[in-house]
Amino acid sequence: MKNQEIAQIFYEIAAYLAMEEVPFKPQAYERAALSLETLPEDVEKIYKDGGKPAIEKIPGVGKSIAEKIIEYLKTGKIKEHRDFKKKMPVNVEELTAIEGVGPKMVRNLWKYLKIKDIKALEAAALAGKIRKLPNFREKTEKNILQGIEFLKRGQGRFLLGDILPQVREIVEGLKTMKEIDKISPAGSVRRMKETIGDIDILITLKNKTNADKIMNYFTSLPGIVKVWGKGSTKSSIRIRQGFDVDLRVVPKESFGSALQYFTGSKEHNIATRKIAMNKGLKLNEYGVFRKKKKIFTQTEEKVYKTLGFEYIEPELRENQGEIEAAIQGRLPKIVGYDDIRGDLHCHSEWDGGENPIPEIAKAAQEMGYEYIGISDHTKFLRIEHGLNEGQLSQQRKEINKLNFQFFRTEAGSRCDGTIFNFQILQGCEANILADGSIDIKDDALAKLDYVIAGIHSQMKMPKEKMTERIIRAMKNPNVDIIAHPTGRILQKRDEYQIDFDKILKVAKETKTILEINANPQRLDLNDKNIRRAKESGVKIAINTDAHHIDHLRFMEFGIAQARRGWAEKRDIINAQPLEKLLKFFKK
Ligand code: DGT
Ligand code: CA
Ligand code: CA
Repeated sequence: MKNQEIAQIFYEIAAYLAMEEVPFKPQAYERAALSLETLPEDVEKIYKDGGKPAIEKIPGVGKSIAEKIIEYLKTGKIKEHRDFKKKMPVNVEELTAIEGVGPKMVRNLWKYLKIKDIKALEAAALAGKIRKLPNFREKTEKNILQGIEFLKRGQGRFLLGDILPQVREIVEGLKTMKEIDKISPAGSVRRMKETIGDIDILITLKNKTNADKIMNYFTSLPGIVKVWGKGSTKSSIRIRQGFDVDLRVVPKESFGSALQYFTGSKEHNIATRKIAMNKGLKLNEYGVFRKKKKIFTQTEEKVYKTLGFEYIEPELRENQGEIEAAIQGRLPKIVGYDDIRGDLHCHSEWDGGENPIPEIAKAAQEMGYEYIGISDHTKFLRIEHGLNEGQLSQQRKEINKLNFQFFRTEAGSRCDGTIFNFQILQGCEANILADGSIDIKDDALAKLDYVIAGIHSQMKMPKEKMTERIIRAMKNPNVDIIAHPTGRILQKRDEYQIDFDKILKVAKETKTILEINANPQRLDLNDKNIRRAKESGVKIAINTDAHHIDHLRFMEFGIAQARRGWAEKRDIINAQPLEKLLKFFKK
């Protein structure tokens, strides 16, 4: 599929256009890129089947962008992009990956210092050259160095959100091969860890077949830049985006043991093996052995059973007490991927999100949800078109109208005598200002179904002040949920300095819910904090923070994180039916 390649180029064109301060066009290219990225069908196939008109029907793709897509499909390049690159041969993607570095800064860095990439930028910053540029300050220079340091720490690892769709594509491709009997991803991908080092896939073969055809296919997948090795039991490749995939063929009778071994984590394996040894058993990727005798382990369930404990879900396998819990039969019944009944953090067209409310409601219904919460930004965030009190009350009218028009049912009754088969809720994502106050008046907040509050400014406060700031927000009786409570952006920005124990204590007292922001760049709360919240009796909401209906699918990543944090259905408020949810908001 060329979808990702074209999306990547469009992002770059958008950045170049932004550098030249061309209005509107950058956003148009970004929209098209986003749409291509999440498009399930292959653009090349769309073009083959339907020509230019079909390309123009892709959401976010207009006439001129369609021409660019076709140009790429036909020639393998886009001239506009090439021209930009010639004029300013900078690695935009690399540079803008640094927190705080945007297209305009990239242009100035090139203009004054001919900086092309991170290496040159780091050298210039270390030499104190950045602070001397017009409109740059010493602080900018310091932030740039911090940002680079952060990127380096995350290097060689990839976001699960970028990896998982690719793993699924590779697995689906392999599944079409008739020689394959069983197939499963293993490693950190199967444990749904938020960042991934490399991808591990296991297969078994049907009787009387060998792996030749499969390995030929695997080592010639589109987008491969390197074949590290090709053999009859293992092959390794590198995909263009820079990550490696290992494919292993394992014997049928030890599929369970192999899957258990290669799923890891390594720490979980080591601890498991110790327990096996204490029982006089030997455990490795080929099976479980008593003396020299092999016990057949076609499934993982059998492996764990042979060791004498309950099956442990992959997301729990980090040697964080799950083995002890399994032995004692007190593993949590972690929330399931189908348990979520609605998403409470979605941005609509009202604050510059992509979709009008009816489209969001329709998409949510198609996902099988019972409710959807619209929570647009509020007025302090001007760049996000934040809503003021008056606009919130206008929006309420639209939502009420939609609910009564489309979702009212005749049967039964609830409080005011109406019941809905689906309901749109009105929330907002208000801003916690520097002093902990909220940027919307209390009487306007009180009219909403619920209020999410989050920090979107001044993130580098000292620990005590930041903790007090969030606590004051939680003590506002109108605030129900704290959005992305620690503020981290994976591989870009650290958590803010906060005393999380204090926050948990006040959250419990004030019945404030903490969010797991399911956006794969955030996953905030992280697994460890989720577990602490659960153990403190603090409720959790899993929200996607969608700015486009395609983002609603991020829910899966939030659920995975909840599972890794041992959260159960009862800990998650949006795994509850609407009545219970509304009652919780009233408290
Ligand atoms: P990653 O790729 O860094 O995100 O993390 P994993 O967990 O996928 O690690 P990887 O790809 O190095 O290895 C896959 C699994 O194989 C790992 O989760 C557990 C198992 N494994 C690898 N090396 C060892 C080892 O030295 N000892 C044990 N017991 N297991 C290992
Ligand atoms: Ca791996
Ligand atoms: Ca590996």
